[in-house]
Amino acid sequence: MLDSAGTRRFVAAFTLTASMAFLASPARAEPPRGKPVQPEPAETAALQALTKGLKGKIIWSTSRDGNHDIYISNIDGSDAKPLTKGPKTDWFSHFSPDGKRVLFTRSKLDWTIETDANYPERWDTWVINTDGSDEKILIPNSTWANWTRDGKSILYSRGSKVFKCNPDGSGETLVDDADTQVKGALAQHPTLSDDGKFLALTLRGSGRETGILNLETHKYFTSGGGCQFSFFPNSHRCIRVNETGIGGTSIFAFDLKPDGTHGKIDGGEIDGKSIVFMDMPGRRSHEYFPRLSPKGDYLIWGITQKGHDHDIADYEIYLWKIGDAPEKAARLTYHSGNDRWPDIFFE
Ligand SMILES: [Ca+2]
Ligand SMILES: [Ca+2]
Repeated sequence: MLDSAGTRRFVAAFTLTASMAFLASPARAEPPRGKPVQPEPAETAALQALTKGLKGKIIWSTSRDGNHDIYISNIDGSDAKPLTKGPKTDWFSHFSPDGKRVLFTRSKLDWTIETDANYPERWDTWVINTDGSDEKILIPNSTWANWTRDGKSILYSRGSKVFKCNPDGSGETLVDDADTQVKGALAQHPTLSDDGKFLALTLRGSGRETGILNLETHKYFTSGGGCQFSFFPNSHRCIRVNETGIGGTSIFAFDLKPDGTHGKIDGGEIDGKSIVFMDMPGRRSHEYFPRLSPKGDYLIWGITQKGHDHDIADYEIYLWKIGDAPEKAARLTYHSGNDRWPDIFFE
């Protein structure tokens, strides 16, 4: 039993701890450190078959050092090491088109959950060279930042608004306010097509849907549910996650009409033709974080066997040569910590 002074100390300590915990994380467990796991022989064979001769790097966000840092490795997952370090939450990393720099999102406080991406004041966009040098803040109070494919601009969100700026952070201009499309909506994961005509959006807040804004006509076309909407290099084909399929999710791919709209999606089909692009057979099939390679010939993404939380569940990173049988996709990470939001660069 505590005496009254002890009780006061306990209450004071508890109150301080609780208030710090509230600041750092609204009632969520911290991400798991996890531990390395051994590949199955079949996984090693698939990995070697797929990645033999491929030269380049992958990056992703992992919790394996007790917090989320950006890791970099060879394409086959070898020589994995931290590119960023520290107590903040680093995630959503992307290579510049020349492969020399990495853009990423960093929390202002320590461990911060991914759903807090709806609060831009809790994050900044940073940049670092792939050799680990010259790490610096680039865009304060921003989330979901990524390069446009030509590397001449960076696209990012602040709540409902989508902005564009120069690669050095200067010249900020408003691209869209998602509140115009759906009142009270927040703009997540904005992506610009290579021709600059279409903006793909995942809406959250009061709107929970994906859609494409035609920036020439200013017409908005909803694509239904799902999330993480982006384009193939040709601007007229896109992918997004859908909340259907084995393990509760799959990745759709479908063509766009010249005005940025598409046919009606009906049970994983458009006009009777399947648009299911990736839905891994077997127990590990909860797909998220799809990212196309710069030429649109490979898909890199994350999958869990169980669990959904983007920043806690045991996602592993996979790579697939588009057009191969899904079974030929290879697992690149072997670690029970959280591994999310990968990107790939080919030399
Ligand atoms: Ca699936
Ligand atoms: Ca993992």
